[in-house]
Amino acid sequence: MENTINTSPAQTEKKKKILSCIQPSGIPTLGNYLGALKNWKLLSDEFDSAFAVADLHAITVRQDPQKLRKQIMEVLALLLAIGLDPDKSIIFIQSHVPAHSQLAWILNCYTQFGEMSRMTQFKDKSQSHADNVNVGLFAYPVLMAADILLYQADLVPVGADQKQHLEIARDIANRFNSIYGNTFTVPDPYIGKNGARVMSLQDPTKKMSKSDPNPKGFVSVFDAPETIMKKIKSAVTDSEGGVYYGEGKDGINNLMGIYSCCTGLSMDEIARDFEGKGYGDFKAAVGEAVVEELRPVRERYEQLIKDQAYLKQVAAKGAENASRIANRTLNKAMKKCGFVLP
Ligand code: AQP
Repeated sequence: MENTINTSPAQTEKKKKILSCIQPSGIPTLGNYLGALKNWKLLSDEFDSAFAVADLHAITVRQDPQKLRKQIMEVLALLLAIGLDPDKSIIFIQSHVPAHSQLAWILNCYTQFGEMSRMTQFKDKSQSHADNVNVGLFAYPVLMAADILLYQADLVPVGADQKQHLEIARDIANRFNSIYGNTFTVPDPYIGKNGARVMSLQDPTKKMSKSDPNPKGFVSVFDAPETIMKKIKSAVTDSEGGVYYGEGKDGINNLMGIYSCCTGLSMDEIARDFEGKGYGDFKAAVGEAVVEELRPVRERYEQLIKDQAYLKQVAAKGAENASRIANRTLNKAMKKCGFVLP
């Protein structure tokens, strides 16, 4: 089937607005999928939605330019592969809308050094990238605030790991509004019930991340079924042996969470189904559930990534529609600050 695109604007006026972004900093993981992407498709049916490939965020850690270019298009294709419809949602590449960088600069001047210093992701990333603790890494949440506030988003679907950044976006919006009068919608987080935090398969006390240097720690959404089975089978668990949710069982808790997201079963139902069975049986079931969960996404992705002309068309239409909304908010904020608009 040939990919086609409708060229009329995607948004209607009345529904609540949501915006969410994903960084093209690697191949997205099962964590990104269960914690965020899977919800996005459902939310796009209900809300006026915008989804961005957050390429400006990705350069807060050093990227290989050739790889980054490829990953940006891969993540764009993934957004379509999960079922997002460019005729219904605005799907765009962040750097194609300059208003993001412009508003981020303005918001930097309304954000305190102290509040940014408390961000746990900055603390974590400055440890794991100790040779490149750049100002962009520090100011990342301000750019994220600009992303959200430009679209006057009511809700932001995020994994639990991003909750702190969303709180900063709310604080910045409230601060700006209290100085200049109502300018930005103050956004609420939308955190899905399941899959809010998928942990590394090799260190289940750390979240699963696409930039983890150890590929055994994450399942990528494009991994082949055999690779998925192998990674889940080698997931770190404990020596105790029972499949139930409990303290000190981070590895099993994580696998149960993943299995629950893929099958819809509750923790109690999973524990009952695997009573008397060993971790080997459980891991095989989790692996199969993950393979089936990701299969349609991977198959659709494989078709889409071949159609670069279509992907570019989607990005161009997305940038045009996103810019229209973003520029309106940017101009409003600039006027309030006292800038002379061109
Ligand atoms: N492990 C996770 N569990 C649940 N949700 C997750 N998300 C990320 N990791 C998990 C959610 O995925 C969305 C997109 O994330 P992102 O790519 O914008 O940024 P991130 O949180 O920094 O993701 P990664 O995979 O950890 O990337 P790197 O390794 O580059 O830092 C977000 O909604 C996020 O909450």
